[in-house]
Amino acid sequence: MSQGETPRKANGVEERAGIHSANFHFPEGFLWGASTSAHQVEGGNTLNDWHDWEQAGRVPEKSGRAADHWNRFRSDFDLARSLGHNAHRFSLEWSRIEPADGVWNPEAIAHYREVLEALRERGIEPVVTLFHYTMPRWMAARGGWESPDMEKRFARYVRKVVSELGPLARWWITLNEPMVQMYKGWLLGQWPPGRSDWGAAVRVLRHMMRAHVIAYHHIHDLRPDAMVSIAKHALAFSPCDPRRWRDRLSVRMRSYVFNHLILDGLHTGMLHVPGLFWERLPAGRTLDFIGVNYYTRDFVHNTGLDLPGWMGGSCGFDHRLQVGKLNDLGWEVYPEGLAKFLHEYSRFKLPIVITENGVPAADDDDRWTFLFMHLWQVARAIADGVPVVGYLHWSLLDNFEWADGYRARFGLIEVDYETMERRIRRSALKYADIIRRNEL
Ligand code: IFM
Repeated sequence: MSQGETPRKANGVEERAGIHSANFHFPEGFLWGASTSAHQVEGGNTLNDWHDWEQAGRVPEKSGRAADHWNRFRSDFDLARSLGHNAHRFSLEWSRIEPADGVWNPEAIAHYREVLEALRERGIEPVVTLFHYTMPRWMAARGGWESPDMEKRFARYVRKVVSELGPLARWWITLNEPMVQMYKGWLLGQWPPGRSDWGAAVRVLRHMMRAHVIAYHHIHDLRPDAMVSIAKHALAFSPCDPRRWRDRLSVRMRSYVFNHLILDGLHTGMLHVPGLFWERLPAGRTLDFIGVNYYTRDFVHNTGLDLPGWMGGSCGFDHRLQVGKLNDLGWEVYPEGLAKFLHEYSRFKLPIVITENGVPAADDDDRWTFLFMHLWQVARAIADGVPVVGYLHWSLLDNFEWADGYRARFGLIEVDYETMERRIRRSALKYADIIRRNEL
């Protein structure tokens, strides 16, 4: 913190605005930890649509054993604990819990109970994701998110899981990054079900939002003090050519649709896709906190005067305006974007948890720089009064990065995929030091 600044109160903690050096104190009880998802780390997930997609050769690598976390979760949580983590986000694999329509697998439920107990025994607060991209094969065959049945089926699964596991978890994420899933699965066709159909995409989004709302009420019914949200992927946008008004307008439209439409809808109980439709969702406000996944920025240009054209296209990361270094997957490192979203989402007047933020980096120094720069932005936002209550780094372990396979190394902990040995990275130790001091 620089000298001569005036201390002030934010979140009940004395802090200073404009951070320039050390000693920013995070609020007491701040949730510190990391995130994973079932299909990316567990291994042996063979009952979902992603498995089938991999077997059909639609992506270069198969998830296979992943990080074998299904068998090693206890020792992985020991490592997390040794790094000072007091929170951990993971997802339940629906296809293991309900391998066929209406058929429950008690062993899978017992497994996830053990996972939750293992976290609790180590003093780690669980944040449970109910749906992280993967669809049970039987539901995918019925149309998955395109099917009007999906709401009912998802609600039944949620009710079952929360009645079994609810006492062990207070923090729940219904859906991970619905907009990303819709975009990659139903517009770009890069992920299952590999479609490219605007009408279907809009239906999918509608079903996802309705499914969240219904799930929200089931969770609260079974666990009234639950904290429920979605994990919203926030992607910063800038115009390819800032002098071109059409590019600027496309940035505004894309940003509204990608970053705000879902949260606004769930906050107000209204689903509004400008020019397409307007609908009252089943019931009121259904967010108890805002879950934010943040990674990067994209440059956008207008590509036509129809709806897809106004939504714009990406002009890539070689643009002259790009300010940050590119990571191993070619995404720009742009920490300012995180602060921007934290400020924008503070309009909901709800606690904010950063449910993912991380970098694919074979060079661990790049991970540390990324982590520090993003935590700096979090600290600045808190100092400005934004109610951020947690930061969960993506990811605890190296894992299966969907269509990018295993080359993207996101882990605080390195995984040797031959031997399944774990090695704590130096960035994880430095992060542990911040956690221990609760200060930057
Ligand atoms: O690995 C993914 C995760 O499944 C969802 N959020 C983004 C991460 C990095 O791409």
